[in-house]
Amino acid sequence: MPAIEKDTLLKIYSNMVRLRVFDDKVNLLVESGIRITQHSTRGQEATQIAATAALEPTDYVMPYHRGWGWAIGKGMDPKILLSELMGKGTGCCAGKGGVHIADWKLRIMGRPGVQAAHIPIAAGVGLSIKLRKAKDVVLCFFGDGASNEGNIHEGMNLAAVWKAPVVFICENNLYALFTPNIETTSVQDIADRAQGYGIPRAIIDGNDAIAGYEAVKQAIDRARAGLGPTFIEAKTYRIHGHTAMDRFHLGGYRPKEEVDEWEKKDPVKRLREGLMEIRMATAQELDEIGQKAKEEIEEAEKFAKESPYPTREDILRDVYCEA
Ligand SMILES: Cc1ncc(C[n+]2csc(CCOP(=O)(O)OP(=O)(O)O)c2C)c(N)n1
Ligand SMILES: [Mg+2]
Repeated sequence: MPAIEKDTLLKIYSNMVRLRVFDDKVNLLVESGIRITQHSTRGQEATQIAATAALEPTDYVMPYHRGWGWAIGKGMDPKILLSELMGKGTGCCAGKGGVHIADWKLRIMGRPGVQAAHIPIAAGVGLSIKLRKAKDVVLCFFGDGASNEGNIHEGMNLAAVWKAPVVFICENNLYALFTPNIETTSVQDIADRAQGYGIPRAIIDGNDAIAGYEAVKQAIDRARAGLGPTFIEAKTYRIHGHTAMDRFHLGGYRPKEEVDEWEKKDPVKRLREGLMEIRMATAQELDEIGQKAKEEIEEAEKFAKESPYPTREDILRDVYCEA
């Protein structure tokens, strides 16, 4: 029996399902000819959703390109998220960010386009929290490919030196674009590198939402107590391709058997079965969550499609911020 409140577990399950139906909808929209750059979260719902469930609303998220679990988990309305992805004026960046989601109100610091460029920024957010003597933390997400970039070294070193309240979460899905990480990464466990910065590390099953929540919560508590950063490596797998352009690409850079094996470890199904097994929810209750998520995404699609594009005047709005 996990030491997590029932409400939290059900919220995690619900957000994982909402994320799955969001992803499915984006697939359909892309197939219908709507231009959205989709880095599908399918197969990676557990870590992003469980990690953000352990945050307070005032905490920060430094996201990355893989999926949108960090946005939905942090409380972004799918209407607003989908509108932004479709470049509509009702999106969180008034349609000017597109896939580069940011939302200051939700403290989502902006999804970067350059791999690992956000790692030193996360350290900076952590430093700012410390200087302001606030009690917030920042979750910083990135992939296994990004973990080989130079920015990682600088960002993690500074975060450790400053004892910044940052939790680094590396979602190791075994591939960066079409390259398996065994060809590019010098260690089997990326988390081992944290030792070189004096940062404690944890390795988790990235398809196990409960384990993800517990590990991230512990790291958050540590950061909030002023003890500095933690590095968490979540071992996982992306079921779909890198983007919609390589929707599956089976038999190309990865064997079908490998994908099939990982599909059996589906994190959504796993949590569903786990919740029923510990009698935390009935099949009917969980089906209702699924039904609600479907209704929500239909409304989001209608809202986004009916929303106007930004106007010419909007282009120069929000370019500078008040000092
Ligand atoms: C500095 C830099 N190099 C290359 C790219 C192109 N690129 C975008 S995503 C990606 C793969 C990233 O792999 P990983 O970090 O493992 O994340 P995943 O896509 O597997 O979730 C690459 C190479 C980029 N955006 N920035
Ligand atoms: Mg990867």
